Amino acid sequence: MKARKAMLISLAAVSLLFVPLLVSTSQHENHLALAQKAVTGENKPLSDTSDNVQVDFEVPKTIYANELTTIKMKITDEESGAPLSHVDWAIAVKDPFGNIIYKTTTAHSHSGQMDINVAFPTAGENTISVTSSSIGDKMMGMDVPGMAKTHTVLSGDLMEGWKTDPSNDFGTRTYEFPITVLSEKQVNTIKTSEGDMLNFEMATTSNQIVAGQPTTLVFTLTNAEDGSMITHPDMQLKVRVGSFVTSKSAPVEGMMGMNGIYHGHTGVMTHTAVFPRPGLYLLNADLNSLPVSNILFGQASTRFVLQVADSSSSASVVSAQSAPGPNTVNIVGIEAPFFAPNSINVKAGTTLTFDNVDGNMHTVTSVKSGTTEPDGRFDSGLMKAGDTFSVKLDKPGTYEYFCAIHIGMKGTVNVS
Ligand SMILES: [Cu+2]
Repeated sequence: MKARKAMLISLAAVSLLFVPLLVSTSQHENHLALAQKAVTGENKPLSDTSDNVQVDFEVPKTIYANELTTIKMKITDEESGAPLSHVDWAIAVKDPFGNIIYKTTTAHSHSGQMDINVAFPTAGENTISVTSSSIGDKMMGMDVPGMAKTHTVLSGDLMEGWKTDPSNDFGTRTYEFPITVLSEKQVNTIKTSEGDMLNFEMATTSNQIVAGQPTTLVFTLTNAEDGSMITHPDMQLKVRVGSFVTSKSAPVEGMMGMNGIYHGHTGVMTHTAVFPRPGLYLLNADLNSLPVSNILFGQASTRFVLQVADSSSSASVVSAQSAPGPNTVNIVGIEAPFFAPNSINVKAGTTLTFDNVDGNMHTVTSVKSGTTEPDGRFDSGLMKAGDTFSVKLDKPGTYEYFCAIHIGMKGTVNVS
């Protein structure tokens, strides 16, 4: 982010830079084509269902990069709408380049509801992958008490419901949800002709504006005093570099006579354009209020500088995931790969350590090949977050193991 900020040169310096450009030829007007599909950059509630298990996902409409964002999740029985009790969750967030930029340790919800707070570093389409896992009849070969199992809480009573509600051992499901993240916003505080103070915010739907690729600019006009939206503002927008000018052909929406060419009923206005070549663009916005606006602010003008990158220099974020030490297997949770590395080769006589780097309890229990039946060769017992378990493996062979709580978590040790 540092590099990007550094490129947003102060307005004064850029004004100087633009003078020679603006007086050059004017024969290439309107080279910024309007993209066919307008992108609003807004998120809607999402849900996904498999075999009657439903995960609902509630995200803020507008998410800006590097701002702490609360995401609410709910897991219910689709048919009845009843919440599911005692569900384990793991959450991984991938940036637009597919790098994992955030990963929760496994968490546990008692009432089928989870909140996470995450700051997305990169604008664009991020993906949140949610893995949920039920607690069934058996844990570590022992019967799970009724109140600790996953139930469909039809009774509406979490504490007493387990006696009457059906248990719901749905196994493990993974759901993927796309999340649109806008770039970090730039804010200009402007004084209007009526003396009102407004905040004019600009963000883009991708991490950076790339030449030749459609980009949506999202503008939000708010009252600087209390942050509330200015309704029904009009905007005349000009984006230009040298003689290239956009916005002349933007469509006029609705029937109402307008001062500008962009109209925001709620204070949000978008403009999708393809920037033809890399460089600095100057964005000039002339704002007007209408008689129906909640604040009759008169007129105001403001400018932003846009940095458009070359298509060949798109940056990508490299994820930093800690690698386990030698002869160590990290227990990473209910989402594949459950153990890292999931398959490990060691020499006979090696002491292998399992490190529970997850936030939930797990076990490392050896099983008969291809089954979930413990064979007694090793068993860690219950491992809390941060616990380690070591085992010396003298005999060559293949050792399969699983987690006796989350029976889908399987790994292999090859001893040679
Ligand atoms: Cu486990």
